[in-house]
Amino acid sequence: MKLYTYFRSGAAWRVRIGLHWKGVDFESVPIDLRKGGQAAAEWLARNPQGLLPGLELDDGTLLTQSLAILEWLEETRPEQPFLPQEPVARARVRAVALAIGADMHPVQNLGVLKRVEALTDAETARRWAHDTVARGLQSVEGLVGRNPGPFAFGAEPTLADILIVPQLFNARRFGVDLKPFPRVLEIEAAASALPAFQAAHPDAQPDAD
Ligand SMILES: N[C@@H](CCC(=O)N[C@@H](CS)C(=O)NCC(=O)O)C(=O)O
Repeated sequence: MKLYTYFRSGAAWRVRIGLHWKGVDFESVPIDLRKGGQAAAEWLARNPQGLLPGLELDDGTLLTQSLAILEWLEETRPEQPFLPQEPVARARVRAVALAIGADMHPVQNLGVLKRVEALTDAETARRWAHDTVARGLQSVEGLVGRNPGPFAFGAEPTLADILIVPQLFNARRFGVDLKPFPRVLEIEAAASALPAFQAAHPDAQPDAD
């Protein structure tokens, strides 16, 4: 299996955590977002969305969209689950994952920030990213706040934690104060002790600076 990835891509980071969590062997194929590799004709021919990540299966099939890839992983490798069995519990975990993956991250990704900057200026783009992430984390803190820790839904990590950890990296890049989000910070501390999360961290990637 090959993962088309970039070390600082939050969406690729989610998939790296999932692959390591499930113990799947994969080769990392870096695409440099800073050099516009996502918009190169060769990559667009594979993924017309021009986004990372992409997971190429051994038969050449390319899967895209991090949440679709993670759901595929869960369906094909049910051992070490990252979704609970009970339907309401599954829906609640997915709600946190979507609060980040559908509502927060898409409006602060590289392409959107470049567009905001082109229409306004760099400082407005920075404030847009900062405010979007700060507001989004406030709601995530509320969604997981009453659950037992140390992870978002108790003693074991779930899909929710897989999305929360990379989003915090972006939050720090945008200068968001994380002190108001103690549950989210507790989750990050617990996750960073796990080998799967350590192996997926940007600093551990072959294309890291
Ligand atoms: N919803 C997509 C988001 C993918 C995405 O935004 N990827 C970013 C990197 S984290 C990207 O490729 N950005 C390039 C760009 O915006 O031009 C997913 O979850 O896979």
